[in-house]
Amino acid sequence: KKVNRLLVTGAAGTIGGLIRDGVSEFAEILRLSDIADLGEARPGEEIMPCDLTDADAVHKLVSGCDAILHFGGISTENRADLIHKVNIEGTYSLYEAARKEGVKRILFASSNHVIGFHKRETRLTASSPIRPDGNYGVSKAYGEALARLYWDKYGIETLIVRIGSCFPAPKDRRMMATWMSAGDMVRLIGRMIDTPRLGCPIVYGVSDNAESWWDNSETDYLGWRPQDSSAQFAGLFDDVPQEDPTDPAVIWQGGMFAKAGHFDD
Ligand code: NAI
Ligand code: 15L
Repeated sequence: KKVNRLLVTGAAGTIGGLIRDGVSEFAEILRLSDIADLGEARPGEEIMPCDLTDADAVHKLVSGCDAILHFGGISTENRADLIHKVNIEGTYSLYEAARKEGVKRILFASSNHVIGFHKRETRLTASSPIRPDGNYGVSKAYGEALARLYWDKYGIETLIVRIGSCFPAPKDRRMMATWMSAGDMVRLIGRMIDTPRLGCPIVYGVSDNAESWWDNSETDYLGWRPQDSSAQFAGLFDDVPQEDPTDPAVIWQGGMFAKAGHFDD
């Protein structure tokens, strides 16, 4: 199935770059947006720079779109004031624009840092309590709550994806458990576009890795089954010292995000 115009925010970022080709098959026109350079528009693309902190610009950006993949924002821990402006106010502007313009389906790029203060031996589901591990995780919890409000009150459906680590390859031992391939992300977006009834599910964005802390059985109805696995990177960290089990970055699912002190000091 194809939508007419699909908006991708944060399109110049890591995930934006990884999915740019793959998601083009889901839309007649891909509207790519970022504050960073996106290069030349390829066939079927339109480039529309926009700062998410500018509510009027966000409204214009959303106008004329049929669905949105919201990847834009600050993607790691940072000062609370910056995170609030971009991730909280920016996401609010986007949902308000969607409500006013009648956009009915959104992907919200949430993060495992919403639940980063659970221990690794705890298996989480979509119903597990949130335990954000910093300013960044709190901003993603806000986005999840906002998505839920706009579903319950306005019937706007959101696929909430608590992304693990979506990169070309895992960068450390922890990411052997949290890694998500670009292909699995594109296939998940395909299910978001195709499924007749989406609702507002929370899905852990993770490939079929041998070690895993997250259980997506509550959202089986989406029909998304990850096909890749970090097993293809077996041995990648053999030269790196074993993890210290008493290290907070090893105890908590959020890793270094949970271990780090208060960012604003
Ligand atoms: P990234 O940092 O590479 O990309 C984010 C993009 O948002 C950047 O291109 C940046 O220029 C843009 N952006 C930042 N501030 C902006 C503003 N004021 N206005 C407009 N655009 C702005 O991050 P990445 O890795 O591609 O992640 C994409 C999304 O997925 C983010 O929301 C991130 O929080 C989330 N996520 C990513 C994970 C990963 O493993 N890559 C894991 C969990 C969540
Ligand atoms: C995230 O939320 C970040 O956006 C990404 O840069 C990674 O650090 C990822 O989580 C992770 O937990 O590995």
